[in-house]
Amino acid sequence: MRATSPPDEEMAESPTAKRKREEKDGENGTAASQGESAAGSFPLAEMSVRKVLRESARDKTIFLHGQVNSASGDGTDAVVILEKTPFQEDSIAELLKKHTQLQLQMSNDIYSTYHLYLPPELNGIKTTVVYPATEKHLQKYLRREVYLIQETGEDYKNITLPFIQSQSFSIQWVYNILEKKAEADRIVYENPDPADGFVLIPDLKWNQKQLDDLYLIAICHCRGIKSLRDLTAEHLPLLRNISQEGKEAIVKRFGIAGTRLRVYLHYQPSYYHLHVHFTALSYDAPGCSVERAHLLSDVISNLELDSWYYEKRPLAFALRADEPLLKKFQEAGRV
Ligand code: DD3
Repeated sequence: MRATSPPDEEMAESPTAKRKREEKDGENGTAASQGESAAGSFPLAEMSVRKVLRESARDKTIFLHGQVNSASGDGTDAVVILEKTPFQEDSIAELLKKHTQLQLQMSNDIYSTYHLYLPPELNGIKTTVVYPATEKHLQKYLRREVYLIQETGEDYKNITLPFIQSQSFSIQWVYNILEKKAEADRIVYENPDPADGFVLIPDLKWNQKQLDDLYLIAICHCRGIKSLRDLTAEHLPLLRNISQEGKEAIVKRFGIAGTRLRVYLHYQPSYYHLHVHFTALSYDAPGCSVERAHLLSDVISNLELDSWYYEKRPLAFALRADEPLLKKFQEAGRV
């Protein structure tokens, strides 16, 4: 019995069953899940690597700045993220049976190491493409020193809010999800209420092939709630819906109980449309550190105690050395 088995096989489809079904169904990725962009046909072979933005031996990831030469000759920037994926417990038997070669590297007493070669279908690499990428995307993935900021309520009004408003962050992809123009076939759950409803969908960081790194996001239907700072007691029904219905939907689809989930908001978020992260508690998800993650249950409790809690409270967060917001805090003499 797999530890990750859903409690009710009739209601829940395991990631393996899903993968097998998708293999049978043929191409994964319908027009709906690709939206209107041409990302489905990214010319990886024609891309030249300009720079390695970041890499991690521990995470088995590499972030590349690439350039694709257009017909006119000027290169278009791309960010390509390559990541070796976690093992799928239930494909291990297949992996052992179907390996093409077991090449001995060293042997000593009862100890030996090998390089195991696998057929392509068992050897995939998760690939995330941002194309065309802007300078902001390139900067986002460059490894830089980070600094902790203590943002008071006043700082938010005087520094952070004007900065957010001056930026033209495109969140078209968020609206595409809410309007079913992209990823519609990936929606796990929806509460369609315009004020208190949301869409629950696997985050792009999760390939859904194993539950170990489960990662979903709840995106609220209501537009204009930028972040934690905007939340008041008025939003409690929305937040309670996200907490309760989100957990229910995840146990139903993936068999992971609410007590095995970390449900939280980011401050600062990477996009200013309210969303909540659902990650497996056993997974050390990127962005779940104390200087960024605020548990949804704490957020709800704090708003129950004081409707203006997040307007007033100093909030700490880290900023990369190159981020324009850090410069704004420096100019204001706040760091
Ligand atoms: C993003 C934060 C944003 C680069 C990258 C990711 N989940 C998304 C588009 C579609 C998505 C997400 C921005 C962008 Cl790699 C720049 O994330 C997304 N779809 N987090 C889902 N399901």
